[in-house]
Amino acid sequence: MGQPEHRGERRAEELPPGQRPQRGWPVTHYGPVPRFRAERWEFRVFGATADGDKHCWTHEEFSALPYHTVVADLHCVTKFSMRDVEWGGVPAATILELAPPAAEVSHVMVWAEYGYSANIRLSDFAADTTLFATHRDGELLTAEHGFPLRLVVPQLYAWKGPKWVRGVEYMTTDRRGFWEERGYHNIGDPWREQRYSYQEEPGEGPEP
Ligand SMILES: Nc1nc2c(c(=O)[nH]1)N[C@H]1C(S)=C(S)[C@@H](COP(=O)(O)O)O[C@H]1N2
Ligand SMILES: [Mo]
Repeated sequence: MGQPEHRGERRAEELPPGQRPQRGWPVTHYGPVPRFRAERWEFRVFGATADGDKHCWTHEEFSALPYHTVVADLHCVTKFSMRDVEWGGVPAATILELAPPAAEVSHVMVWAEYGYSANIRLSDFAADTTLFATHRDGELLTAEHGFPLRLVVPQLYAWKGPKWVRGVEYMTTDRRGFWEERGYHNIGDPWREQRYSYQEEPGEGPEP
């Protein structure tokens, strides 16, 4: 562990269907960039935890968690992909160990500043390439790219990775997040080109 390595759904030099490579690092998000104040920041895990309690980390505590790197491609649903991005931070698996979910948890809602949210299946959240990133290429994230913390889920479209993330809600039933309520696919697998909610097959979305 700790070594950069290529993992996840990489298929040689291929990109997912409909994606084209992007140079540089554009900034893509809805709404303003939040200002970070360390003394007001905390990372919260809540909802259906195994012990029924809420788990909170201050910025200092979160920064002391074990640091790992993941090299992965980022796929924006607007059809650009960035290849071989090196992210550094805390694996989602570490959070699942430190704040275990109840046995019935099937999905998580990842919450960010200003109420942005993304729902993710527990299996995607628990994948060993899912990372709460603090760094890119060994440098702290900049404000517009999500400082102090963003989620990276390489096997899903990038809207499933909130920038400025503040917490995780463990859920025993599925519920749509911010973009999923606005016409984007509930699961968002780029290899299956799951872009829009009208493409959802029975069972891929929450019960109505
Ligand atoms: N909080 C928040 N996170 C977000 C978004 C957003 O609108 N708000 N947009 C997502 C989308 S659609 C993409 S493509 C990536 C872009 O990350 P970047 O600006 O660092 O390239 O952030 C994701 N995370
Ligand atoms: Mo995106």
